[in-house]
Amino acid sequence: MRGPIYVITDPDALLPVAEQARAAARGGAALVQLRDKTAPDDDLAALVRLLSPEMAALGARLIVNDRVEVALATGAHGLHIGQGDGDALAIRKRMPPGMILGLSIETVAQAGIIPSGVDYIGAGPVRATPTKPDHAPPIGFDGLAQIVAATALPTFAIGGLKSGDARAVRATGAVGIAVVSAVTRDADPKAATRALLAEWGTA
Ligand code: TZP
Ligand code: MG
Repeated sequence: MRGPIYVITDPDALLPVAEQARAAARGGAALVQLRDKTAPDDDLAALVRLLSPEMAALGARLIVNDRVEVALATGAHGLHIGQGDGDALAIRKRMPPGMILGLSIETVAQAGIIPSGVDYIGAGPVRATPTKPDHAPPIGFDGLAQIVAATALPTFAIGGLKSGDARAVRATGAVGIAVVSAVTRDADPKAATRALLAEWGTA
């Protein structure tokens, strides 16, 4: 899985979601996730159809959060699911070859029983974050390192991460860093993405 920067959009942030996605991809994000808990499926599907070719042209992949049917119907580059979003193996069987499947992992125990067919994991939250009010207990960088050690899958760290964290994340063996607010709440999301990428390169 290509890292290191994975940007997740936020419908409540400053710019429209499409602009967040474009800024992230132009700033060098390898993965851009559309995450919207309330948008109707049709609206999300329209956004995926609009953005997928744009993301591909910019060298990024567009991942849909949660909505299995939207991701499958639109031919999105990938789908990201959480622990409560269904049977990963059954979902994988419905996906075309080459489509990316990501899974959220919140504990070391979960890391030990990842279904086959998952391409990468998002591990966290590393820190508590207001972006996901119902998040699991924070795992810290030690917990992140334990999860990385428990799975051979590429691991993106998530949760409360921002500039200044690249070194600590890299030290765990994670392949990258996934952020919402550090990019989408920045006045210049493209520059914020670029800065995270540059920091990773020198960490
Ligand atoms: N999953 C675990 S923490 C989180 C998600 C989607 C939110 C991360 O947001 P932020 O703003 O980067 O802390
Ligand atoms: Mg989910």
